[in-house]
Amino acid sequence: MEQLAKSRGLRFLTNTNDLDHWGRDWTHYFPVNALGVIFPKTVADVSEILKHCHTHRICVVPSGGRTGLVGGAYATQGELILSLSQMNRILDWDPLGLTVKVEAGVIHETLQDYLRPKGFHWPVDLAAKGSCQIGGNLATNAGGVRVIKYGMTRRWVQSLTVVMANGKILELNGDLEKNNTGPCLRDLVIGSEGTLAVIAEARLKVTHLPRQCLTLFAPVENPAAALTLLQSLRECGAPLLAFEFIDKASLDLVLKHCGDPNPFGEFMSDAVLIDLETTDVSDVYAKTALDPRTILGESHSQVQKFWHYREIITEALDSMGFVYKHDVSLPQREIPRFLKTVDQEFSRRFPGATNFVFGHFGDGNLHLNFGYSAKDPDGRRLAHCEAANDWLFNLVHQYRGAISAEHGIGLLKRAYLRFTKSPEELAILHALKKAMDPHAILNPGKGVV
Ligand code: 2HG
Ligand code: ZN
Repeated sequence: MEQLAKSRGLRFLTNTNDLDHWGRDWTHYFPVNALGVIFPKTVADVSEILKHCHTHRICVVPSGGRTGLVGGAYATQGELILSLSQMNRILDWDPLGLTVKVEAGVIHETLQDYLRPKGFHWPVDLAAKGSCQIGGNLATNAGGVRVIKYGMTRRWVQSLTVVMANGKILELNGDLEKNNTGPCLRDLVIGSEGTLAVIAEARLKVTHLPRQCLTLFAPVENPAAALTLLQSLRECGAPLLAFEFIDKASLDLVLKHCGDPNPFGEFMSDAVLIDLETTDVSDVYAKTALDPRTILGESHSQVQKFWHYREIITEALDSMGFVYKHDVSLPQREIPRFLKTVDQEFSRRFPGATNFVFGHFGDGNLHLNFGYSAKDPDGRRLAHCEAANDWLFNLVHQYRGAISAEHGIGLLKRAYLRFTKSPEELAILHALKKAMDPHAILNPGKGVV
């Protein structure tokens, strides 16, 4: 590998500190074991590297901004880390077709900064936008806070340039909006967590920035009240851009983390953060049961502050002793009953822990974080949380939910796929993996395949 890197003028790192840095994502739970990190600069470099790895059976972890929360970007079995971070150019802007072509390593926020002055955005909005990369967003089919309005990432991709495990370069979809020539390989690669092919470039669809936006920060009594509010917003035709739930424990945690007073005064409760594409909320106030303590964001800085509270929850949780993360999806009407059932058993199963519940109620996605104030030096808490997964995922299954809504499977959820995918579905996916990566060199042990 060193020779290949040298011959193509590529950076190649093997020092332990570098491997420890590049070999992990935000999941924290796994030990790193990597062969090296290589930084291709072109699609042809990616192709040559994979050709070499395919021939010599070297396993590869395709790597983006490493902000994932399920260990999808971890190197744990001596793999080569293929960092796309130096492929970070915006290649083409098409104002007629409303698309932008990028290399996989472009940082999410850099793309938005490029599009904003033109009046457009790629309407995927993630808390990790400052560091996550487009290739990783696509490989995980990321979700985020605007799925309620725009849908998942997959919807906003026109075409991909991917490199297969054997080094072959494929152009998937050829920049067409309409292409009905059979099943779409592009859509299969999106969300496959680097297990089927490496995404090297993408042409993304963009849309106009919302013409206006008002933000409401509203206390709610409980999750059921949050959903009643959501229904009444939908019934009165409110143009929702985001509807985020933050429970009392999470709100309390972020306020302490930021050193800020409670915006609702003495009253600490669950809350929802709502973005509406409008300049007039009189109808919303007249037709929904908004709590009188609801705050209408008046200045840019106030709105930013409210969104900061929402977006910094992960970081605030990270500064606790130990936290175990869940990212589940449920039919929205089942959320209150599901959470009640979890609550009934939580303190018995997890003495000393708090269940921090927040997330994208607007699309049925909840983040449950089981947090302990003490650290987990011997891995006992991790083992305990893992042992409780069957209980939680059985409930998810019972309520016809999914064990991963937007974070993917990675290393963390792989043992629990059966709770969401049938054996028949898994068998088809395994056959596809075999066809696309016969020596199983791409991101081994991750994802569904
Ligand atoms: C979010 O919605 C992310 O902020 C992270 O998906 C969720 O930390 C989490 O559990
Ligand atoms: Zn989320």
